[in-house]
Parts: sequence; structure tokens; C-alpha cells
Amino acid sequence: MQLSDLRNPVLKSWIQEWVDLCTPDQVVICDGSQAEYDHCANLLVKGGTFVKLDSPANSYYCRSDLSDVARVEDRTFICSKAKEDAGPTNHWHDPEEMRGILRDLFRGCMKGRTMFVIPFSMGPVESPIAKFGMEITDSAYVVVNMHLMTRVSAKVAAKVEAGAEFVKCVHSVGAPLAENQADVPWPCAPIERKYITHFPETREIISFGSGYGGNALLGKKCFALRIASVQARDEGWLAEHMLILKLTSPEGQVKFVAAAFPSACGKTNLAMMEPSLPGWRVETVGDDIAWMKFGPDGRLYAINPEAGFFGVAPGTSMKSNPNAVRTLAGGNAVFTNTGITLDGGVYWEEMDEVPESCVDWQRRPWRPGCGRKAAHPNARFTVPAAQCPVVAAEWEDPAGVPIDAFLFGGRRAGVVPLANEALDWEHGVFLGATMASEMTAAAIGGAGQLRFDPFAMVPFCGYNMGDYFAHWLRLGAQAADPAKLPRIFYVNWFRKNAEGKWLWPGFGENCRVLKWIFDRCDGQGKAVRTAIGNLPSPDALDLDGLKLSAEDRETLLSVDTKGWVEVLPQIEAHFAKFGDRLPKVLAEQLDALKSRLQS
Ligand code: SAT
Ligand code: MN
Repeated sequence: MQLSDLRNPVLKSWIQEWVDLCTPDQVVICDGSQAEYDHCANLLVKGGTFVKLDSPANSYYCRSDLSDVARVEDRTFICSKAKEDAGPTNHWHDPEEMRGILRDLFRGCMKGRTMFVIPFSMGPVESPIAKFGMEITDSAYVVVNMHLMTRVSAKVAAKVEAGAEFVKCVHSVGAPLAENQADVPWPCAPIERKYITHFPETREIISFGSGYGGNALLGKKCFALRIASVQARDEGWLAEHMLILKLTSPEGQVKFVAAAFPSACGKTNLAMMEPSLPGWRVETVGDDIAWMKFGPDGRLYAINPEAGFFGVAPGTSMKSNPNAVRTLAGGNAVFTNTGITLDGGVYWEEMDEVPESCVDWQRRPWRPGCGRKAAHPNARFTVPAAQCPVVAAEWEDPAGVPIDAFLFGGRRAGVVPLANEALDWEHGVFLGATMASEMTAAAIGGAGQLRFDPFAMVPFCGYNMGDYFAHWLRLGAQAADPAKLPRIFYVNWFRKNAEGKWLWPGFGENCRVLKWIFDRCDGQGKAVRTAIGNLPSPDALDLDGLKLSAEDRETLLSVDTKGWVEVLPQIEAHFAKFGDRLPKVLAEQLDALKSRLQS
């Protein structure tokens, strides 16, 4: 389809404006076809961006520029009219001023390039929970990855043509080509010219200068979380940084669990887990984002708005995530910033088979024991979710799946026990609001530092986080039947002992905790009420066959009162950041926790 074929004046004039500003050599309206995917992948191979792999089948290898390897939170802006509406956790910029900056950056920025216009749906096209977007981009890498991660389709273009609402997404790598100038494999702009901007009031995203993941695949964090969280606030639903899994007991009973952990804390692993307990089954609905609305029956229904996985490659192995390995073995994947082997395969740290040598993500020869990593710690794979051998039958159900439990968590070496159930919805929101984790490689910044990351949404909430807490509280308070609200739990797989060794084996053994949660949702499963919440009673957790010393078990399942008391001032300081936007209920929850710890 050509630009001239479009009939919808709103759509047409929006695209034309960007064509006039960016002056691309040509404009292509995408249709989501396999031919289009192959064409773009071939362009990338010809241009030296992609290398076709020998294995897995139909897969490509790719290296980014050394400076363009992760989301850039410092260059990510929420451009609401009022600064207070972006809140203390976001970088705010005045929208009109930002539009001026962007106009200058985008002027002529697509010279020598093709502008692609990608019609996509977040969620199954027919789902009442799904939403549409249009992404303008000058990157064929983005087209290929959007094909994998979203539903790119002429059907969406037709619906938008017919007047369906859509989120306007504009992206450029910010590297125009002069006449006869040769392109580089990974065009991008230097860090100070990168801008990932969001205009929540007009539901627009404009991204300049980066080709990487969440900076460039605008359906993901920019739309499905930052803009969607604003839509969710205004429309009474939830857009969350959560995996969705289906948990089936040996008796065939099913529960759906949605879990929020910060980036690179094992969401993909949990979503595809192979349970160690006989008869239990985990199947995947989503691994990163959940959109949830109340159904007519009063239950909360979730869809995975994405169509693929953009997973962290290093650490993915038969031990950590056999189903991800099997998903990738199915082919049709893109690997970015892993190592590449001499026989046309990929390699990353902790992979099951270590090659004798490979070429690392920086094009340097690599050998085991050479002292360097073959893959960047944030190297990623992109692969269709449908290929996952444990994808749940319901994963594309337009109605979504009814959520029984929410899990919150993060990486905490101390203090936080293995599992804890919120006393009620308000306490659960308090647990979400006080989530903290040690920083990871997914974002540029320091690794290892502890930071508060409420609901794992700090980098992704498109408005004032104090108002976001209030939104969660409001949804609970307004629920037609509070008994039908998901129960809320807090888990910590990452507890260490004094010698710095993990206390909990994690991975497939996490199903022991899921089993307890399953039982709790059924009104069974024993718990002890403590100052911080309901903890599994000593005999409630199925630890059969697990080698766990009595001392370690005690550490995992008890309340470290002294540790919690020490954390209180940090929670206080964290809450103080939100000023008068902090809901009173949360301040009261903190006071109540204090007094419970002292009694
Ligand atoms: O780059 S993404 O934002 O898509 C991945 C992540 O940081 O979680
Ligand atoms: Mn994520």
C-alpha cells in the first residue's frame, strides 16, 4: 500500500507531516506479511546489519553500536503539560519546548532512508482489551522486530483507516545519509542526541537516535506501559510490567498468576518454568506486560499485549529456562549482541554448550577463559511467543485470562523472606509501592545498587507515581466484589546467607512457592500472621526432596525484625518523594507496619 492509497484524512495528514519533515527517499506502508519480513531481513543482511545464521533455522544475528545496547532512562522523557503530572520518578520536559527540539532533530533525518509505516495491534486484533498503534520508523531492524513482538497487520491499517483510535509512534535512528554516503551496520545518534519522548495527553511517542529494543520498538515499554498506563488510569484498567502464567495442579485445577519483577529479574524464566514438583504445570501467557480489565463477572481479566519475547540471552540455558531454549530452537529468531560461533550459531554466557571459540559482541575473538564476556549482559533474543512449547492455549484469547494472584518481588540479598501474602488489598498495594531491587544490566546505570522500584514500574509509569498508587487503591476500593480481586503476594528468590551464597535454588523449585500461593487462593494453605504479612507456616511449603538446612529454611521463612526496622527510614524517604501525591492510605500502612514491628 502507498501513502496515496490512504483515505483517512487524520492518518494521511499525520504521516504526510512527518514525511515533509523527515524527507525520506521513499515511504512504505507495512502489511505484516512474511514477504515483507523476508524483504526487510534481506535488506539488513545486504547492509551488514544482519548475519543469517546456520542455526537455529530462519534466524539472524546482529550487533548494535557499542553505545546503543540498552534503554536510556536518562534520555527518556514524559512531556505532560504540568511537571507534577510526570511526578518525581520521571524526567519531565515541557511538551511545546520538546516538540521544538524534536522538530529540529527530525528535520531531514531520514534522508537516504526508507520510511516504514507499521500498523500494529497490542493484543489480539479482535480483543476488547487490545489497542492499536502506528509506528513510523526509518529502521528495517525495527520492522523485523515489530513483526515478532506485535501483531503487524493490514487488518489494523484497515481499522485505523475506518476511524479506529491509534497511538501515534514516530521513530528515527537519527542518522541521515548524504548523497553517496555508505551506511553503517547500526546507525544511531550519540547519547546526547537520543530522545525517547512521550506525550501522555495526546497519546504520542516520538523517539530519536537509538535503534535498540525498548527505545525503538515503540509498542513495548513506550506504548504498552508508559502511554497505556495513562490510558488505564483514565479508563479504569491496569497496564502493568507483569508476566502472566497459567498454573495447573495435579488435579487439573487452574489458576492464573500475574507477576511484577524489575527488568532482568527472571520474569521470562518464571513465565516458562518447568516445575520440579510432580504433576504441576506452568504455561506461558506473557513474559513482560499485562493489560487487565474487569470482566462482567467482576473478575480481573488479563491479556498479553505482545506477540513475542524480547528476552535476556545471557544466563538462558537448559537449567535456567529449558522452554526458552526450546522456543529458540524453533528458529525465526533475532539475536542482538550475543557472540557468534564460527559455524554460524550463537553463544552467550552460561549457554549449555561452550564453543572452542567465537567472535564476541564487539567483533573480537573470544575463547573460554579469555577473561571477557562473549555476549553483552543485556544481549537479547526476539522470538515469536507462539513457538514456545508451553505457551498456554488461552494466550491469544481475546477475552483474556482471569487473574487469581499478583506476585511482586525483586532481587534482595537480605531481609525479605521467600514468600509473604498481603493482609488485604491496601496492604498489597503497600507491598507493591515499596518494592525494591538491586539494579541490573537492562538499564544503563550502576549494576548492584538497591533502588525502590514500585510495581517494577518506575522506568515505565507514564504519570505521577503517587497517582498511580492511588489508581491501584481506587480499583480495589471500587471492585464490585472484593472477594474476586486477585490476592497479592511478595516473593524473593534471591536471598543470600552471610557467605553470599543463594539460600533458595530458584528456577523450577519456585513452583513450591507457587503451590502455596495456589492453595492460599483456594482458601487453604497454612500461613502465620506476622508483622509484615502472612508467611507460609513451617509445614505449609512443600519442601519434599529439597536439600535445605533447618537454618536456611528458618532464614527464608521468618521475619528479620531488626532488618525491617532498619529499612523503615528508607521506605519513609522513598514515600516522601511523592509529597502530597502520596495516598494517605499508604502513609497509614507504613505507620501500621511500624507499630506491628514494635509490638
Ligand atoms: O529494552 S526493553 O525495554 O525492551 C527490555 C527491558 O529493558 O526490559
Ligand atoms: Mn520488562
